[in-house]
Amino acid sequence: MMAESDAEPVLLRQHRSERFLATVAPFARVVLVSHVNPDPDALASMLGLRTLVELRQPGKPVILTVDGMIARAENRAMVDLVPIPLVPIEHVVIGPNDAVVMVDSQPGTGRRASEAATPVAVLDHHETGGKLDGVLYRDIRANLGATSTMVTGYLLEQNVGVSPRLATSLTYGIESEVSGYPRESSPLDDGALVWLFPRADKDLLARIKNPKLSQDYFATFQNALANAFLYQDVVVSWCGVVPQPDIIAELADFFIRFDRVNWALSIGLFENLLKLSIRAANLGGHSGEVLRVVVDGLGTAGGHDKRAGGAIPLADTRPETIENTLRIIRHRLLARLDIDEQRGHRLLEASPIIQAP
Ligand SMILES: [Mn+2]
Repeated sequence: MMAESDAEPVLLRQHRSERFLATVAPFARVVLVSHVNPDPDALASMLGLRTLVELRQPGKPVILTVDGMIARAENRAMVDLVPIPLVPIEHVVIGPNDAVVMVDSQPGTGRRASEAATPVAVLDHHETGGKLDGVLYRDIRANLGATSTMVTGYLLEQNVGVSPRLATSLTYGIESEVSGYPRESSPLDDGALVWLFPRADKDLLARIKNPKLSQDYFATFQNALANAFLYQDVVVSWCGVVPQPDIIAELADFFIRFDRVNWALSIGLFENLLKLSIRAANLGGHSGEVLRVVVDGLGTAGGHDKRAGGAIPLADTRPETIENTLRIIRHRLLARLDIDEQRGHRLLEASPIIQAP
């Protein structure tokens, strides 16, 4: 038992989950928000927090919101099959009785369409920080692979049983974040996976991971391969107009596996946004900071050590506007990585149709 004279403040002795619940307790409703085009980690985190609040503060409505779209086929499968009820953020009127809780993102990082309401609580694991003034409860742990790991910890602390569907969501939320090599994860992520996996619906998990893909998915890969340029150990690929914004990240994941590169940058146009995704092959790349330098004054960026994303809003989408912006991006990236821009060449030659023998 702790002595009365113990100098540690009472608040620090409490579980994080207790402080989180105390933060939202005075409010009539909880509105969960995340970054634009939420990923499995964001979706699972919202689902887990809803379960936690519903159990510990019964009768309190909890709304899960979507900013932007559910873009990637795996994410759509997750939302449809779990299922995850989402309300478009623009349909939610946020008032003084609402506790806005932000997961997997931080305020003022340009990762949201609108930031009208300051969240009372923020749970995030991104390396690039945001504006946290006025945020009452902060759980920011950049050493963790996933926000879902934090939420799993809260559920464990509160002794909340998880349904197979919630366990599946949290498993995929963590797995989808820590699947690259070298892994950006911690023992806490692995511990959460060990606890969640026996509780997950493995068939549901397999269905989420293997969705059918539409023709434009393959067409975008063809564009990206045909418009990929190699500058020493950097591959820069221009994907053109993309059917959904998350495919840029998939392409960056694809190109970073090339055995001659240490950096991959993919760029595509979605609506009036140039979307960028960068990958570093090795730890210590500080991708988020590199991409922030690249888009400085043009747009926003942020992320992790090996992976980051960004967006540049364009005034118009005329070819010369796009070409100018691409030139600036390429120039800044190569300057930042100390690479001679003149030494670039096409990754692949144009491929003719191969005649049958
Ligand atoms: Mn995340």
